[in-house]
Amino acid sequence: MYSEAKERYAALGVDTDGAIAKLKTVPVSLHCWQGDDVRGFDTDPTKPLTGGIQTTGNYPGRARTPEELMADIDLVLKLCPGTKKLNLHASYAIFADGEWADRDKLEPKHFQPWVDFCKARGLGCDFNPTFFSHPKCDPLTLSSPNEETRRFWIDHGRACIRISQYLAEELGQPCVMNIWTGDGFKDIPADRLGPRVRYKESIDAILAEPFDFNKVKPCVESKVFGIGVEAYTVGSAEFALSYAAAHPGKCIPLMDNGHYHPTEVVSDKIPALLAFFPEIALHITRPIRWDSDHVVLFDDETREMAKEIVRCGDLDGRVKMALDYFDASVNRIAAWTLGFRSWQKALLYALLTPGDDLKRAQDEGDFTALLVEQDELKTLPFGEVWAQYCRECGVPEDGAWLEEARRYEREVLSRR
Ligand code: RNT
Ligand code: ZN
Repeated sequence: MYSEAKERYAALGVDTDGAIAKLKTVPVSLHCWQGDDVRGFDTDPTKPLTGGIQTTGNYPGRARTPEELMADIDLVLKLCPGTKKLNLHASYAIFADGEWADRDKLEPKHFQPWVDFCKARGLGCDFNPTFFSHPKCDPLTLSSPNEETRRFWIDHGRACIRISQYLAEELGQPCVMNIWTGDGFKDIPADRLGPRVRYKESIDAILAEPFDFNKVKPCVESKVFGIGVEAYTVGSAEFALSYAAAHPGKCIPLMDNGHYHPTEVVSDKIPALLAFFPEIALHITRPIRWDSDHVVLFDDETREMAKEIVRCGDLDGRVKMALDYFDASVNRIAAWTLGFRSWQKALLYALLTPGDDLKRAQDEGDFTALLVEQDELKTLPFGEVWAQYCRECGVPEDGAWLEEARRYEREVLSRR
């Protein structure tokens, strides 16, 4: 079946073996927070998630300890093809018995068990300071008018730079360190500039911590609104993009495709940013009406984002790809796996698009061919190439992995 599919694609000038070989080398960051509904280990797990984000659902089996989370991640890694990085939040610090450190005092040693975990599995690691779900959110963090609050969160950011550099050095791969805060207001503010100026100065103070830009890639992630911060977010799109543009060699922009107005598409924004920034970062999610962080699917916009990255020739590291969704209403391992596999599918699908031919049609003004050919690509035997990719990566094909997730649910998750 694969050789037939290969021939069909070859007739269009597409090399399926080459696409498979390429995809195997492209790192995608797997977020740790799908396993425990973004709770982490450093604060009271009964306290709600704050910062305008929400996990909904109460499916049994949430990971409650580092050991449980690591075991769950291990299964996801086994069920997903491709090169993975791990993506951690600062709130996933692991403390030795009886020890605890607040976020401004976190140290690399609190992430050593994660380094050991990554080393044993050949993974790189990305990192995120955690500016939410903490008593020091007043509720603002880096943009707070309160000097003490701001100091605490700046110190947290600086600690995270040191931890990111440690992760990069230990694992021999750059660490993308993403700054996102839920700072904002529920209702119409009287001062929109003040918080943004304070946010800017706070990020400046964080990035004043020494780091090697070849190892640590700080990003600022924007957002249009969140639950409880409907009227105004400090880190709006213009803010985050301008910050990154004003700090080349220090900061890169990060777009989360759940963070825009519903008719805006990140697929269109990717090439706009690539025209100016040497590197950009993405959070890949699936918004439904709002930033609902639904599990990523192999849907039109997901494919379109992947196509833009591939078309721009930027699978070689210019675009840092990370997943960001959290669904607590279904089996979390299945949610995690489906999302990662969907993004892999989207990338493979994009690699199987005869991009040069289509570009030529566009440049020659043959919009009829462009329209017809782009649509007819959808019925090519993509599934066979995907199955071959899974086989070569030694992971289950579609239809074969859910049972493994269910067995784990019966044997492990249901006993939690
Ligand atoms: C929230 C942002 C942010 C978080 C993670 C947990 O809207 O997308 O990236 O989802 O940091
Ligand atoms: Zn995000």
